[in-house]
Amino acid sequence: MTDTWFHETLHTEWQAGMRMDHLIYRGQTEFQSVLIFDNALLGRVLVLDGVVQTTTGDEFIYHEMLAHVPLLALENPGEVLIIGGGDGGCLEEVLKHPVDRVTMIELDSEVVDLAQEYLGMICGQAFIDPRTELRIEDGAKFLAETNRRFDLIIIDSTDPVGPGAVLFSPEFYGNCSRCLTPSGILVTQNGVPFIQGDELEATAQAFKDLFQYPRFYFTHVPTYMGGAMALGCASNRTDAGAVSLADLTARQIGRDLTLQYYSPAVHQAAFAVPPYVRAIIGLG
Ligand code: AG3
Repeated sequence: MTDTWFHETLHTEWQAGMRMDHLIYRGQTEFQSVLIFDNALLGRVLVLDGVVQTTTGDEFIYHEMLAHVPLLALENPGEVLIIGGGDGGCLEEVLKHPVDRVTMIELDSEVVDLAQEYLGMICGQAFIDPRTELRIEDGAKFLAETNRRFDLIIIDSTDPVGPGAVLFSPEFYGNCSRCLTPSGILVTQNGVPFIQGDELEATAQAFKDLFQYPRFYFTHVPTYMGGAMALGCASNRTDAGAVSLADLTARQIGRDLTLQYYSPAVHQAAFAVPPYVRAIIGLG
């Protein structure tokens, strides 16, 4: 019997391969191709347009860091906006906090349907939580037009190729800034800087122009090949990297959060920037 392998096509010089032990779904939506398969080591894998988005094995690392770092940096987050994140993993983490409402704007309804059908171990009951407001539309357009304000905006996007590319433009970040409450935080995923340094550099430039605290933090997601992944964390009043261990710990206990990757110490350490990345970001 010959093994069937999936090869990620994100980078031209270096590819990740995963054995496809069991094909769950393969298809094409209006916006992108979707592949879902099982791998004995990684669990269930979601691939969009040839790029690994999440796996049941390591999704907790990415989704916990995306959600809990900004949420625990805020004293009382009420209104949260997620752009993208159709698999529901980020949504599920956000809903662990006592937030009033989570608005999620996803372009591709089919990804949400497929997540509910095949990725229940990632999204749980998140899509039917009464605090969830799911809207199927273009996130960039929504932010350009809305008058609503959010304590936290999370951009859980694909890489800046294909339908997600607009979610990395300075205009888009400007609209995010406009739609934040005064102490609100914008969180973004900015790729793996060892390979995708240009991406991080462009976002850092936009953040510096728009925000008082243009911060970045880092985490290691095994299936996002190539080293640490950069997450942006921009705000005008909240320096998410400077919240005390005592405050983070008290909030985590107060909100009754038992987590697998996040801890207050991991939170603080995640804001340490290696010099080669500091050079990319261009922050002193
Ligand atoms: N969104 C981020 C995928 C980034 C993959 N990029 C990479 N390997 N450089 C994932 C969506 C999960 N909710």
